[in-house]
Amino acid sequence: MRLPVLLTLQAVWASLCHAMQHYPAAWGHYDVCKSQVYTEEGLTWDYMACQPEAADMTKYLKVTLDPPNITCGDPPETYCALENPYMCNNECDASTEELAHPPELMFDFEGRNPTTFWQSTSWRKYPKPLLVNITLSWNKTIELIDDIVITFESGRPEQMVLEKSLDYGRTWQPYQFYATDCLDAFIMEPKTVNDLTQQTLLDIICTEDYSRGYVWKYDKTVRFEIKDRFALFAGPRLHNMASLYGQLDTTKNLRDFFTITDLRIRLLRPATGATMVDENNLSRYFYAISDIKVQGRCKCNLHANSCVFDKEKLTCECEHNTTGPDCGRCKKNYQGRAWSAGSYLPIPKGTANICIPNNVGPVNCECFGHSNRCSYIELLNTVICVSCKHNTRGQHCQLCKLGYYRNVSAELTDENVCIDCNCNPFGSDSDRCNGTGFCKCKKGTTGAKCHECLPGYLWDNGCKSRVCDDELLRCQNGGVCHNNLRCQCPAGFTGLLCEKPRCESEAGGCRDADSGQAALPLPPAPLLLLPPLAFVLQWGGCWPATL
Ligand SMILES: *[C@@H]1O[C@H](CO)[C@@H](O)[C@H](O)[C@H]1NC(C)=O
Ligand SMILES: *[C@@H]1O[C@H](CO)[C@@H](O)[C@H](O)[C@H]1NC(C)=O
Ligand SMILES: *[C@@H]1O[C@H](CO)[C@@H](O)[C@H](O)[C@H]1NC(C)=O
Ligand SMILES: *[C@@H]1O[C@H](CO)[C@@H](O)[C@H](O)[C@H]1NC(C)=O
Ligand SMILES: *[C@@H]1O[C@H](CO)[C@@H](O)[C@H](O)[C@H]1NC(C)=O
Ligand SMILES: *[C@@H]1O[C@H](CO)[C@@H](O)[C@H](O)[C@H]1NC(C)=O
Ligand SMILES: *[C@@H]1O[C@H](CO)[C@@H](O)[C@H](O)[C@H]1NC(C)=O
Ligand SMILES: [Ca+2]
Repeated sequence: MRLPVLLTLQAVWASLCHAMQHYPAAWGHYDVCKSQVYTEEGLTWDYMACQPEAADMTKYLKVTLDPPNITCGDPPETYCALENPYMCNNECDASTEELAHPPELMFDFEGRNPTTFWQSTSWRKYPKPLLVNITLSWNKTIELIDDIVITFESGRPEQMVLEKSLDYGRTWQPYQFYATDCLDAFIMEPKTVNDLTQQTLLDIICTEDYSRGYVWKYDKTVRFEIKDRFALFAGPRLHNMASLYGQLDTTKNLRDFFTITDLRIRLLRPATGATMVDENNLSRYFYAISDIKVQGRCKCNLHANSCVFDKEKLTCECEHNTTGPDCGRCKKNYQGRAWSAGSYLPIPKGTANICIPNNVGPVNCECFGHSNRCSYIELLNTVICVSCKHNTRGQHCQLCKLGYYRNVSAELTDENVCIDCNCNPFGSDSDRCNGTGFCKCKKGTTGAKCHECLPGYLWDNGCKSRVCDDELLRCQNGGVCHNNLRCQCPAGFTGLLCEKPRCESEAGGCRDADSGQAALPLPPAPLLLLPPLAFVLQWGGCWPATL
């Protein structure tokens, strides 16, 4: 019987948190994604990103080789010694444990002597390429947190591609190309991780750093550099992880870049150590891998702090009333609002985005029947009504929308509890009214809805004071008072009371002005200066005399 392996370890906080900021030494009670700490202010909760501990992910993978029979030893064969390519009496025999090199030996405990390794058949079919795909599958999304390191016991391949999948092996994208000659092998400029910047972090590069030479003992590793990429945001010794986490929270592409469900190592050409392949002794050429390191953690969308391996499967132990292998959904009955991932930055800078109950019908919502949708506001720890109907508003739809007032004799649950203010658009200052439906009137206007005029004012799309009359405000120069609002001026005069002669100086200027032509020497002024001019032209004034 296999016991579930719990990936939660308290010890991790120390190392994890150390990277982010200084924490008090004394630890108190521990809870989900938070722990009680003693500070100067006493006992307080200290929040941390809700994610499982990082672990050696090679313990939880399934390895597949393509072609399936590419492992050496069936039938048994001899190959040249790893240390000395001229000693060709080593044996690979799948049926003898000591002489077998099965794929599992890429993931066993390393550090003993001699090393244990997987080995391919040798390049017997040269010049047909010796192609091998090694696929590592987790059947679970995981987030990488450290370099992928592949240790070759043969020479490092002269050409290989590291690929990744985010959809359980349905589609694949290259992660990095490796070659002794990038241009020749992949038509790519050779680059190194040091050439990358924050802007080009997601670029896929070809590197020659891990392919050069046919060195047996040293430089046996091929890397995919995760930490150097982290450092572009978190600084040289990853001292500013908060900056990286901030980026991860806001940039999906960046998150996805470090997320995988599968990895594939495509071996395209073995080490030859020379430009020429010795066709007479092809048992010198093969692939041998002693170790593959993949450090990461289950991706639980920041909704779990542990991940269990049970029945050959990794599963997040979801909190926050989320569910699914990656905590990617809200639990049934907890869909009060759309699911969303938590944040790498802990509370209070980030937010847990917990799922809230959805049995928040009219009763729980407390919206007086004007809405059956609520939203939980984490920051305020309160539920508010969404989309209040019937012209209501407010946390519980208990207020009237602006432009409406409360019918005090109606129940708060009445559909007609809010009455349109109905303010006259010309007579009132705004469309709002006070609690008894009185609008705020413009000068000269009166009535609850501002639709009537005070004495001395006349209604003309609102109440206008008298402009002219036949007593004190006479129209001049023969003008005729029209409805007390407007003097009808004879040709040649203008102004409110026809007091201004049209065109005191040049009659020609007037004609031009009338025709709307700017025949006058206009200053090359910016457009902003033109409205006064337009005003003058419109009102038949004389440019420039009226200015
Ligand atoms: C692997 O199997 C295929 C077909 O089953 C065969 O053609 C090929 O020769 C085999 N390769 C090795 C190395 O045994
Ligand atoms: C491979 O080279 C070694 C050493 O030079 C030699 O002993 C061996 O016979 C060669 N094998 C073949 C198949 O030519
Ligand atoms: C390896 O994977 C590639 C695609 O990623 C595929 O084209 C190829 O057929 C696979 N098998 C071998 C042996 O290369
Ligand atoms: C992957 O996991 C799912 C459950 O999440 C399971 O149904 C499926 O059989 C698994 N696939 C493999 C290949 O293990
Ligand atoms: C999830 O729902 C249960 C049951 O209502 C509740 O007790 C628990 O506090 C919720 N968890 C969170 C993190 O809100
Ligand atoms: C206010 O509500 C009462 C009771 O529903 C109703 O009789 C009355 O007509 C309403 N008043 C207005 C102005 O709508
Ligand atoms: C609304 O305004 C009217 C007129 O100014 C006033 O008589 C009335 O008392 C006001 N009502 C409220 C609730 O303020
Ligand atoms: Ca090994």
